[in-house]
Amino acid sequence: MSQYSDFARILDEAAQRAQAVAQFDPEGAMPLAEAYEVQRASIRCRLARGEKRVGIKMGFTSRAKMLQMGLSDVIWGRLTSGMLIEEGSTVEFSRYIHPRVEPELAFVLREPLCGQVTAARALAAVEAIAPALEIIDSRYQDFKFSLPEVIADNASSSGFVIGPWQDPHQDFSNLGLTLSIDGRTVQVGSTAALLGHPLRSLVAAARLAELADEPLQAGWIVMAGGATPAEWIRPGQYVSVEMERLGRTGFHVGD
Ligand code: OOG
Ligand code: MG
Repeated sequence: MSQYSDFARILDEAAQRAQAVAQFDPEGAMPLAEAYEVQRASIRCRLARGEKRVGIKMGFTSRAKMLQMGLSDVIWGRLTSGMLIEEGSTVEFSRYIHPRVEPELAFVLREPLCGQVTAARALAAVEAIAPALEIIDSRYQDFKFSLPEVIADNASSSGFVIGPWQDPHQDFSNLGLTLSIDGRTVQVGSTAALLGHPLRSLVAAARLAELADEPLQAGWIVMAGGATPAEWIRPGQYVSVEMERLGRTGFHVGD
C-alpha cells in the first residue's frame, strides 16, 4: 500500500510543480491492477485539495494514438474539476512540463452507466455530445513511459476543453474533424478512428468503470480518446478543433 502512495505522491507533485520525473518501471513489470491503484491514490491527493471528480477519460482508443505512443491497450484515467479549461480561455504554459493537445469527442451522461452494456444502452445514457480537446502532459521525462507507468500517471491527463453540447441523437459515427494551431490545420481525422464508433469508447468506459468499482455517474463527462496523433503546443498559440456538424472549440496558450 505504501509503495502505491509513494509513487502516487511523486506523480502528483510532478504535476503540481510541472517538473518531469524519471520512469520507475520502464520495462512495464508492474501489474496493471497495481498501476490503477497508484492512479487512484494520486487522484486522492487532488480530491484532498478540494478538486471534484467530474468524469473519466479514455486513452489509446484510436490506432493513430496507439502508433504514436507505441502502446496498444485501451486505458483510462480520472477527470477532476481542476483539469477543466473554459473554452476560449488562456492556459498558462508554465503549468505544464511538455504539453501536447489532441482532438476528442466528449459525452456527458444523463444517467449512471456501468458494466457490460450494448451501444444502444450506452447511447440511452448520453445527455449530449461535444467536440473537445485534451491537453496531455506526461509527468515522465521525454514523454516516455511503459503501459503501467502511463496508467499510474492518470493516462497523462492534464486538461480538457469542451465545445458546444449537441443532441446525441444523430449519426456521429464518422464525423470529419480538424485540429488547428493558429488557424493552420495540423491534423485531420474522423470520429470513426475511435474504435470504429465513439460509442464503443463509452461502452469500454462502462466496462472498465465496473472493474474499478466506480460506476459512471449522471453528469459525468467521458472523453472518448484522441482521434489523431497529439501535437506539441507552445506559448502564444491558439489551438482549436472543428468537428463536422458539431461545431468548434479552442483555447489560447499563455506564457
Ligand atoms: C497517453 C494518453 C492517451 C488518448 O486520447 O489516447 C490519450 C498519452 O498519449 O500520453 O489520452
Ligand atoms: Mg486523450
